[in-house]
Amino acid sequence: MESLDQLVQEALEEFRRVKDPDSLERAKARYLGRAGILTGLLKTLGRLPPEERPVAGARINQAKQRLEEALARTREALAWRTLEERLASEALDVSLPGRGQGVGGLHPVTRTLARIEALFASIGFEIASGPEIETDYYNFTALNIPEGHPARAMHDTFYVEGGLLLRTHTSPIQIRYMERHTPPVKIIAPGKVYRVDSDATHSPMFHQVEGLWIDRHITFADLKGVVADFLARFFERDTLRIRFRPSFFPFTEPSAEIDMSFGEGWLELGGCGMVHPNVLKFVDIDAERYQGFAFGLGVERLAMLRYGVNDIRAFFENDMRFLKQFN
Ligand code: 2NM
Repeated sequence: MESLDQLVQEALEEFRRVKDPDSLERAKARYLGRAGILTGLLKTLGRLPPEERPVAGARINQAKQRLEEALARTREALAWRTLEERLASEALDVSLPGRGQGVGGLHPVTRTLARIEALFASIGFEIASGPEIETDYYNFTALNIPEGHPARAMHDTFYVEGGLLLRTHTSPIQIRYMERHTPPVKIIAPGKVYRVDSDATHSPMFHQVEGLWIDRHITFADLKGVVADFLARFFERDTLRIRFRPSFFPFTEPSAEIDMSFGEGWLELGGCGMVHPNVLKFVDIDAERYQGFAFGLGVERLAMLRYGVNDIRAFFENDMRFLKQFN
């Protein structure tokens, strides 16, 4: 019975030293298990004189109970420690700054289109659009491009199934618009166009903006004024010179190329002319009462000149080092 107190102290000490749940359960087995020391003591009670048994039994049970209580406390303490260690190792510093999100930007061609549209809108032009997959009629016939004309040759036009084609210019937009509206017509038709052609200055897909102004008294002088005003505002250069060089298109008569110069030499920007009476007939506009001008400009061409890009393919490679420079 004297060694019982010592045994309890020893056990409590051992429980205190334990660092993990497994060792605690092993220590418990050593004292309180089926083959444990205290259990063994209880079994020896029968060897005591009968009058001593109740007191000894009660003391052993008391010791057992103290150990059970210490065990429960230690289990709880270990569980807390485990939880605290986990919380410490998984801690997030919510005060750290974020990684930062790059801000996107508009593609240079999109920006150029927006600028062109804003400039023409400011002088009263509507923005029209239409399908990129077209019929032979809207892309060629209604534009006074007869069968057998070189512009219809296979090497210029992408043909698709069902006798359709990818529009080679945005003029079909203007034909469709004139079919549905009576003059005055004052529109620009920006959009994607497609031609079988690819090198540093030609992309198989590129963007065009065409303009059209039909009314009772529209002249070539109006055409020159509108185009010159647009280019001066688009490039913001007072040294800019432009010239109209006689040319030929099936859909205009007379026709001209639009050239521009910042200093040395001339650059071709597009074409223009007075809408051919045959085109007006196709859309049921009386060519005796109405006349008008049309022009076509390459959007990438304008963007290359404005931003100093010398290879049209740079616009379609999606190299972030190139695109980031326009933000
Ligand atoms: C150009 C050059 C000259 C043009 C003509 C028409 C329409 F539909 F009115 F007939 N739209 N665009 C035209 C005229 C386009 O691009 C170089």
